[in-house]
Amino acid sequence: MRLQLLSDLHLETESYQPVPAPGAELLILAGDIDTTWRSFELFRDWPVPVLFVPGNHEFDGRDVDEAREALRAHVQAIGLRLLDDESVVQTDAEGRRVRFIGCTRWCDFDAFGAAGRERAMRAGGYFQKVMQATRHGEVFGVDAVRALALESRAWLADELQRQGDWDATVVITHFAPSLKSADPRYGRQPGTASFCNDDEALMPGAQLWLHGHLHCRQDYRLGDTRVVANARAISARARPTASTASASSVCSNRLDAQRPHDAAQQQRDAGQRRGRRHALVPGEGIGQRGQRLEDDELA
Ligand SMILES: [Mn+2]
Repeated sequence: MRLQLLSDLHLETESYQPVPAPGAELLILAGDIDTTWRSFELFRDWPVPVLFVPGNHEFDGRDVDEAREALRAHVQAIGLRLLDDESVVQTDAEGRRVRFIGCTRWCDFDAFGAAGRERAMRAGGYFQKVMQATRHGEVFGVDAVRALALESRAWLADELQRQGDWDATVVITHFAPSLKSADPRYGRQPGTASFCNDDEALMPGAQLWLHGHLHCRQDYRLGDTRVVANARAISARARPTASTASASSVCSNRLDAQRPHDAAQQQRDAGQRRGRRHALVPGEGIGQRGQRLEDDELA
Protein backbone atom coordinates (compact mmCIF):
# COMPACT_ATOMS: atom_id res chain seq x y z
CA MET A 1 0.00 0.00 0.00
CA ARG A 2 1.25 3.46 -0.87
CA LEU A 3 0.77 6.04 1.85
CA GLN A 4 1.11 9.80 2.05
CA LEU A 5 1.93 11.04 5.53
CA LEU A 6 1.58 14.60 6.84
CA SER A 7 1.68 15.97 10.38
CA ASP A 8 2.32 19.10 12.37
CA LEU A 9 1.12 21.41 9.64
CA HIS A 10 0.07 24.02 12.24
CA LEU A 11 -2.22 25.70 9.76
CA GLU A 12 -3.48 28.06 12.48
CA THR A 13 -0.36 30.10 11.75
CA GLU A 14 1.19 28.53 8.66
CA SER A 15 0.11 28.81 5.07
CA TYR A 16 0.50 25.56 3.27
CA GLN A 17 -1.44 23.95 0.48
CA PRO A 18 -1.49 20.17 0.80
CA VAL A 19 -1.33 18.36 -2.52
CA PRO A 20 -2.22 14.71 -3.10
CA ALA A 21 0.91 12.64 -3.71
CA PRO A 22 0.62 10.84 -7.05
CA GLY A 23 0.01 7.17 -6.55
CA ALA A 24 -0.85 7.40 -2.87
CA GLU A 25 -3.78 5.19 -1.89
CA LEU A 26 -4.35 6.83 1.47
CA LEU A 27 -3.52 10.11 3.22
CA ILE A 28 -2.60 9.94 6.87
CA LEU A 29 -2.74 13.07 9.02
CA ALA A 30 -0.83 12.39 12.24
CA GLY A 31 -2.02 15.37 14.26
CA ASP A 32 -1.44 19.07 14.94
CA ILE A 33 -3.07 20.07 11.69
CA ASP A 34 -4.87 23.20 12.92
CA THR A 35 -5.74 24.33 16.44
CA THR A 36 -8.76 26.21 15.02
CA TRP A 37 -9.94 23.12 13.05
CA ARG A 38 -10.84 25.37 10.11
CA SER A 39 -8.18 24.00 7.74
CA PHE A 40 -9.61 20.50 7.70
CA GLU A 41 -11.67 21.93 4.85
CA LEU A 42 -8.52 21.63 2.74
CA PHE A 43 -8.98 17.87 2.83
CA ARG A 44 -12.62 17.85 1.71
CA ASP A 45 -13.04 15.83 -1.50
CA TRP A 46 -9.49 14.50 -1.20
CA PRO A 47 -9.07 11.90 -3.95
CA VAL A 48 -8.18 9.05 -1.56
CA PRO A 49 -9.39 8.20 1.97
CA VAL A 50 -7.98 10.38 4.73
CA LEU A 51 -7.24 8.99 8.19
CA PHE A 52 -6.76 11.58 10.91
CA VAL A 53 -5.30 11.09 14.39
CA PRO A 54 -5.67 14.14 16.65
CA GLY A 55 -2.55 15.88 17.94
CA ASN A 56 -2.27 17.64 21.27
CA HIS A 57 -2.81 21.05 19.67
CA GLU A 58 -6.22 20.09 18.27
CA PHE A 59 -7.29 20.41 21.93
CA ASP A 60 -5.74 23.80 22.66
CA GLY A 61 -8.01 25.96 24.79
CA ARG A 62 -10.73 23.30 24.87
CA ASP A 63 -12.26 20.77 27.21
CA VAL A 64 -10.53 17.59 26.09
CA ASP A 65 -13.52 15.23 26.34
CA GLU A 66 -15.96 17.63 24.69
CA ALA A 67 -13.44 18.37 21.97
CA ARG A 68 -12.92 14.69 21.19
CA GLU A 69 -16.59 14.32 20.31
CA ALA A 70 -16.87 17.68 18.58
CA LEU A 71 -13.75 16.99 16.53
CA ARG A 72 -15.21 13.69 15.40
CA ALA A 73 -18.37 15.37 14.16
CA HIS A 74 -16.35 18.17 12.58
CA VAL A 75 -13.99 16.03 10.52
CA GLN A 76 -16.58 13.39 9.66
CA ALA A 77 -18.77 16.08 8.11
CA ILE A 78 -15.79 16.90 5.87
CA GLY A 79 -15.29 13.26 4.94
CA LEU A 80 -12.25 12.41 7.05
CA ARG A 81 -12.00 9.26 9.12
CA LEU A 82 -11.05 10.03 12.72
CA LEU A 83 -8.94 7.43 14.51
CA ASP A 84 -9.15 8.31 18.18
CA ASP A 85 -8.43 5.05 20.00
CA GLU A 86 -9.86 3.05 17.13
CA SER A 87 -8.80 1.07 14.12
CA VAL A 88 -9.92 0.57 10.56
CA VAL A 89 -9.01 -1.95 7.88
CA GLN A 90 -8.32 -0.63 4.40
CA THR A 91 -7.87 -2.79 1.33
CA ASP A 92 -5.21 -1.71 -1.11
CA ALA A 93 -5.22 -1.85 -4.89
CA GLU A 94 -3.96 -5.41 -4.82
CA GLY A 95 -6.53 -6.64 -2.37
CA ARG A 96 -4.30 -6.73 0.69
CA ARG A 97 -5.99 -5.80 3.91
CA VAL A 98 -4.07 -3.38 6.11
CA ARG A 99 -5.23 -2.51 9.60
CA PHE A 100 -4.60 1.07 10.77
CA ILE A 101 -4.66 1.62 14.53
CA GLY A 102 -4.87 5.26 15.55
CA CYS A 103 -4.59 7.10 18.86
CA THR A 104 -3.14 10.39 20.04
CA ARG A 105 -1.23 8.40 22.68
CA TRP A 106 -0.56 11.30 25.00
CA CYS A 107 2.75 11.17 26.86
CA ASP A 108 2.86 9.16 30.07
CA PHE A 109 6.20 10.75 31.06
CA ASP A 110 7.78 7.32 31.47
CA ALA A 111 10.15 7.56 28.52
CA PHE A 112 13.06 7.56 30.99
CA GLY A 113 11.43 4.97 33.24
CA ALA A 114 9.58 5.47 36.51
CA ALA A 115 12.72 6.96 38.05
CA GLY A 116 12.68 9.82 35.54
CA ARG A 117 8.97 10.48 35.75
CA GLU A 118 8.97 13.26 38.32
CA ARG A 119 11.50 15.36 36.44
CA ALA A 120 9.76 14.62 33.17
CA MET A 121 6.40 15.76 34.55
CA ARG A 122 7.92 18.92 35.95
CA ALA A 123 9.36 19.73 32.54
CA GLY A 124 6.05 18.83 30.89
CA GLY A 125 4.16 21.42 32.92
CA TYR A 126 5.34 24.08 30.50
CA PHE A 127 3.65 22.47 27.52
CA GLN A 128 0.39 21.98 29.38
CA LYS A 129 0.38 25.65 30.29
CA VAL A 130 0.75 26.50 26.59
CA MET A 131 -2.19 24.24 25.69
CA GLN A 132 -4.66 25.91 28.07
CA ALA A 133 -6.93 22.90 27.85
CA THR A 134 -9.21 21.57 30.58
CA ARG A 135 -10.65 18.22 31.58
CA HIS A 136 -13.35 17.57 34.16
CA GLY A 137 -13.46 21.28 34.88
CA GLU A 138 -9.79 21.50 35.79
CA VAL A 139 -6.59 22.46 34.02
CA PHE A 140 -5.42 19.68 31.73
CA GLY A 141 -2.14 19.36 33.58
CA VAL A 142 0.52 16.68 33.52
CA ASP A 143 -1.38 14.33 35.86
CA ALA A 144 -4.44 14.44 33.62
CA VAL A 145 -2.27 13.94 30.54
CA ARG A 146 -0.62 10.92 32.11
CA ALA A 147 -3.98 9.41 33.06
CA LEU A 148 -5.21 9.74 29.50
CA ALA A 149 -1.88 8.47 28.17
CA LEU A 150 -2.08 5.29 30.26
CA GLU A 151 -5.65 4.66 29.09
CA SER A 152 -4.50 5.08 25.54
CA ARG A 153 -1.51 2.79 25.99
CA ALA A 154 -3.67 0.04 27.51
CA TRP A 155 -6.11 0.35 24.62
CA LEU A 156 -3.28 0.24 22.10
CA ALA A 157 -1.66 -2.82 23.71
CA ASP A 158 -4.99 -4.69 23.65
CA GLU A 159 -5.66 -3.69 20.09
CA LEU A 160 -2.24 -4.87 18.96
CA GLN A 161 -2.93 -8.26 20.56
CA ARG A 162 -6.23 -8.65 18.75
CA GLN A 163 -6.31 -11.16 15.93
CA GLY A 164 -8.40 -10.59 12.85
CA ASP A 165 -8.80 -10.67 9.14
CA TRP A 166 -5.95 -8.45 8.01
CA ASP A 167 -2.56 -8.92 6.42
CA ALA A 168 -0.55 -6.17 8.11
CA THR A 169 -0.82 -3.58 10.88
CA VAL A 170 0.13 0.10 10.84
CA VAL A 171 0.04 2.15 14.05
CA ILE A 172 -0.54 5.91 13.86
CA THR A 173 0.11 7.99 16.97
CA HIS A 174 0.73 11.69 17.40
CA PHE A 175 3.31 11.28 20.17
CA ALA A 176 6.42 9.30 19.29
CA PRO A 177 6.78 5.66 20.34
CA SER A 178 10.48 5.72 21.19
CA LEU A 179 13.24 8.01 22.42
CA LYS A 180 14.92 7.20 19.14
CA SER A 181 12.52 9.77 17.66
CA ALA A 182 13.89 12.55 19.88
CA ASP A 183 14.89 15.63 17.93
CA PRO A 184 18.67 15.36 17.58
CA ARG A 185 18.96 19.14 17.86
CA TYR A 186 17.89 18.94 21.49
CA GLY A 187 18.98 15.49 22.55
CA ARG A 188 17.44 13.71 25.48
CA GLN A 189 16.38 15.87 28.39
CA PRO A 190 13.46 15.67 30.84
CA GLY A 191 11.26 17.64 28.40
CA THR A 192 11.81 14.95 25.78
CA ALA A 193 9.37 12.75 27.70
CA SER A 194 6.67 15.22 26.64
CA PHE A 195 7.34 14.15 23.06
CA CYS A 196 8.35 10.49 23.17
CA ASN A 197 6.88 7.50 24.97
CA ASP A 198 8.58 4.17 25.41
CA ASP A 199 6.29 1.94 23.37
CA GLU A 200 9.06 -0.22 21.98
CA ALA A 201 7.61 -3.30 23.70
CA LEU A 202 4.44 -2.84 21.64
CA MET A 203 6.22 -2.68 18.33
CA PRO A 204 6.34 -6.38 17.44
CA GLY A 205 2.60 -6.11 16.70
CA ALA A 206 3.12 -3.55 13.94
CA GLN A 207 5.00 -3.52 10.66
CA LEU A 208 4.92 0.27 10.46
CA TRP A 209 4.52 2.99 13.09
CA LEU A 210 3.79 6.54 11.96
CA HIS A 211 3.88 9.52 14.30
CA GLY A 212 4.14 13.29 14.48
CA HIS A 213 4.69 15.80 17.33
CA LEU A 214 8.48 16.02 17.02
CA HIS A 215 9.25 18.71 14.51
CA CYS A 216 11.77 16.67 12.64
CA ARG A 217 11.57 13.78 10.26
CA GLN A 218 12.38 10.27 11.26
CA ASP A 219 12.76 6.99 9.46
CA TYR A 220 14.32 4.12 11.37
CA ARG A 221 13.76 0.52 12.33
CA LEU A 222 13.32 -1.14 15.67
CA GLY A 223 13.26 -4.88 15.21
CA ASP A 224 10.90 -5.55 12.34
CA THR A 225 9.00 -2.29 12.78
CA ARG A 226 9.71 0.74 10.66
CA VAL A 227 9.09 4.09 12.39
CA VAL A 228 8.45 7.13 10.21
CA ALA A 229 7.60 10.77 10.94
CA ASN A 230 7.09 13.49 8.35
CA ALA A 231 6.39 16.63 10.33
CA ARG A 232 6.19 19.94 8.51
CA ALA A 233 6.37 22.05 11.65
CA ILE A 234 6.58 25.78 12.21
CA SER A 235 8.51 28.18 10.04
CA ALA A 236 11.01 30.68 11.41
CA ARG A 237 8.42 33.41 10.78
CA ALA A 238 5.93 31.93 13.18
CA ARG A 239 8.36 30.57 15.70
CA PRO A 240 7.97 32.00 19.19
CA THR A 241 11.04 33.74 20.53
CA ALA A 242 13.35 32.00 22.93
CA SER A 243 11.84 34.00 25.75
CA THR A 244 8.40 32.47 25.24
CA ALA A 245 9.28 28.89 24.45
CA SER A 246 11.63 26.40 25.95
CA ALA A 247 14.17 24.84 23.68
CA SER A 248 12.32 21.69 22.82
CA SER A 249 8.86 23.17 22.31
CA VAL A 250 9.30 24.37 18.77
CA CYS A 251 11.92 24.17 16.11
CA SER A 252 12.02 24.91 12.46
CA ASN A 253 11.99 22.28 9.80
CA ARG A 254 13.58 22.64 6.40
CA LEU A 255 10.48 22.06 4.36
CA ASP A 256 12.04 21.71 0.99
CA ALA A 257 15.08 19.76 2.04
CA GLN A 258 15.39 16.45 0.36
CA ARG A 259 16.41 13.61 2.55
CA PRO A 260 20.11 12.99 1.92
CA HIS A 261 20.50 10.39 -0.73
CA ASP A 262 22.31 7.45 0.73
CA ALA A 263 22.85 4.84 -1.94
CA ALA A 264 24.25 2.30 0.50
CA GLN A 265 21.23 2.62 2.75
CA GLN A 266 18.93 2.30 -0.24
CA GLN A 267 20.66 -0.90 -1.17
CA ARG A 268 20.26 -2.23 2.34
CA ASP A 269 16.59 -1.25 2.26
CA ALA A 270 16.15 -2.98 -1.07
CA GLY A 271 17.74 -6.11 0.38
CA GLN A 272 15.41 -5.95 3.35
CA ARG A 273 12.47 -5.51 1.01
CA ARG A 274 13.35 -8.67 -0.74
CA GLY A 275 13.92 -10.54 2.52
CA ARG A 276 10.98 -9.25 4.51
CA ARG A 277 7.36 -9.17 3.62
CA HIS A 278 6.54 -5.99 5.50
CA ALA A 279 9.22 -3.54 4.44
CA LEU A 280 8.37 -0.04 3.31
CA VAL A 281 10.49 2.38 1.39
CA PRO A 282 10.15 6.12 0.90
CA GLY A 283 8.89 7.20 -2.48
CA GLU A 284 9.91 10.32 -4.37
CA GLY A 285 7.29 12.63 -2.95
CA ILE A 286 9.39 14.03 -0.13
CA GLY A 287 9.18 17.78 0.42
CA GLN A 288 6.28 20.20 0.18
CA ARG A 289 3.84 17.50 -0.73
CA GLY A 290 4.81 15.37 2.17
CA GLN A 291 6.51 12.07 2.23
CA ARG A 292 5.08 9.27 0.22
CA LEU A 293 5.66 5.78 1.40
CA GLU A 294 5.29 2.90 -0.87
CA ASP A 295 5.08 -0.68 0.06
CA ASP A 296 5.08 -3.12 -2.74
CA GLU A 297 5.37 -6.12 -0.47
CA LEU A 298 3.12 -5.29 2.42
CA ALA A 299 1.49 -8.64 2.87
MN1 LIG B 1 2.13 17.91 18.89
